[in-house]
Amino acid sequence: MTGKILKAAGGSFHTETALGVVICRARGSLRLGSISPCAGDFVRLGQVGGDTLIEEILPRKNYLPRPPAANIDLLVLVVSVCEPRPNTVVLDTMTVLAQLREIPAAIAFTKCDLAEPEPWAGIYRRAGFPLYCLSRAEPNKTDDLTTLRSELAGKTVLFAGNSGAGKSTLLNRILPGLEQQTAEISRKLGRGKHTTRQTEFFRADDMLLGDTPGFSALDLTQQGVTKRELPDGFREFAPYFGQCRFQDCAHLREPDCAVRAAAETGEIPTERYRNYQRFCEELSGY
Ligand SMILES: Nc1nc2c(ncn2[C@@H]2O[C@H](COP(=O)(O)OP(=O)(O)OP(=O)(O)O)[C@@H](O)[C@H]2O)c(=O)[nH]1
Ligand SMILES: [Mg+2]
Ligand SMILES: [Zn+2]
Repeated sequence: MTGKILKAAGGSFHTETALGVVICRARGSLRLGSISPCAGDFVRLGQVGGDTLIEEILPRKNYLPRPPAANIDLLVLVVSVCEPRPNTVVLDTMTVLAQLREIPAAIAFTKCDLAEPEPWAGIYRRAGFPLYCLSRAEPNKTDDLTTLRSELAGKTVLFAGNSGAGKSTLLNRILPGLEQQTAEISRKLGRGKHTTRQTEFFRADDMLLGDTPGFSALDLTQQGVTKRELPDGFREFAPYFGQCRFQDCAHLREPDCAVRAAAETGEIPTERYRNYQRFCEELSGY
């Protein structure tokens, strides 16, 4: 029997199978192996002495280490336009990682009833991301919920973002009746309270939608990203590759660099190019 893991909780895996959701543990050898099962994994189950055990993790299409999830068709990066305000370094770290790991990413700006989504929406629209501006409190204001919902059909979708960004609120809007717990952000700290504690996929028809705990930013170095592959992490750089004077151009200070020139004219959003420079400095080696 095969199944798909909806939730991993303290060594127990809630696994969706043809017979419904079963809660099982992983075979000892799997727990010791280099990859352990996570939400989104397709697994093969077996019976051992009356217990159902995960025997094997089937090959992954892709994998995101934090929040741990596999086989993602769409990663929705949830960013609030205020409370807390967007941090493009954190956001771009995630977009780079998604791009390099071949996880299609979209951006959902929440709390557009409280503040304008600009300039951020403009930056990421120009960079080529599918973008959704959402207003929970005043549905008559900019609200792309219907468009977003229509993009989710048939997909395994993971919603990720800072604590307090509004991931659970958004899932509750998409799936009425879900009632994931949400919480006001802490006024004192200006950030969320880590209300959601676990990644969990919820099924609605042919969709699986995953709520996740608020992330702490991933570190590109720790994730094994190299300077050499970094330009590939910025989707809007691609049209300019091959137009630089040097074939091995790092798109930093080289003469006749087409990427830098495009950032200077604004064809490539300057803010994204600045984060590229910043990440380059942080990554060692070439
Ligand atoms: N005004 C307004 N408030 C929102 C919107 N979306 C979410 N909120 C509020 O933001 C706060 C945090 O929302 P949550 O959904 O709990 O945030 P989360 O991303 O799930 O946070 P964690 O589970 O801690 O990672 C709650 O008070 C929500 O009511 C929005 O579009 N407009
Ligand atoms: Mg939450
Ligand atoms: Zn260049």
